[in-house]
Amino acid sequence: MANDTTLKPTTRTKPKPKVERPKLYKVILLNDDYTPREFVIMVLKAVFRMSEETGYRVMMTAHKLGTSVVMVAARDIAETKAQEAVDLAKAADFPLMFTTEPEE
Ligand code: TYC
Repeated sequence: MANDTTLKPTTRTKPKPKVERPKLYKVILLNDDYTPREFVIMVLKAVFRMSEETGYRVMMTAHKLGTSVVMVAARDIAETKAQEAVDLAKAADFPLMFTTEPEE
């Protein structure tokens, strides 16, 4: 005789969400020894629409700690903004770098 407890379906306590929330990505500013502080602030204002004061704070955070989070956005927006910022730096011959990484 079959043991009917083996046929009991497993139950989920938490239903699987039907729509996944898209991951958000951080744009990260990296410090370097060559790019002038004023140029970093100019890029933050031009590409990320920051005020002078916010740009100064974000620049100084990277300058002192090595990195600073500039914005959090959907992957395509984060990557496009980071690329625009790196392109401005390249055009001016500065080694300024921005990277992107997924949030936790
Ligand atoms: N460290 C640079 C200097 O002393 C300034 C700087 C700050 C560069 C932040 C990059 O992400 C940066 N001129």
